Amino acid sequence: MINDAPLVGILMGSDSDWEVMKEAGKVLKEFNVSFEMLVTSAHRTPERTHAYASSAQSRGVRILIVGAGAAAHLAGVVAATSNLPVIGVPLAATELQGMDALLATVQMPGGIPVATMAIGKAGAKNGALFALRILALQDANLQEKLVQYKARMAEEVLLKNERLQQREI
Ligand code: RP5
Repeated sequence: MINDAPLVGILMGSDSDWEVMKEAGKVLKEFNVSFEMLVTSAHRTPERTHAYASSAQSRGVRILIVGAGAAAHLAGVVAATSNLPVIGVPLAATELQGMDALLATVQMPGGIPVATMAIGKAGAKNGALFALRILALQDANLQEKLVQYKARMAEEVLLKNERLQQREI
């Protein structure tokens, strides 16, 4: 899924990560921000990962959202290769339920930052929203959309509360 001049790159280590990482794509689509999604692995296709990460910025990509499970080195390798901001999403792919990926993604050595989100779908969603907040620093229209997004969330909480009041114990 490669769009023209996408602003955001969403990377994942395997197609088994798609169900979670598509949450990031859904948010970007909702905000009408262009993105591309691809499978590339730090371990299984290191050359492909390097080629993508080293050329993304010159193609116009501004932010990378990178999801991986297990011994999740993808976000770190991409952050080491590219100078773009990298948002890491740890995924639950093993018996350790994502704790392995969380530690591998968040515990970067000083000098190579990866902005690490929560494990799983919430992380993928927040990864996209974090990317939008960065892009919105130079895009007033996007900023306004983010303000409206928050307002809708607040309205939903009030609706949930109203529904809760109707429940019988
Ligand atoms: C990681 O290994 C991927 O990001 C995925 O979460 C995990 C398992 O990959 P598959 O064996 O399903 O391809 O590199």
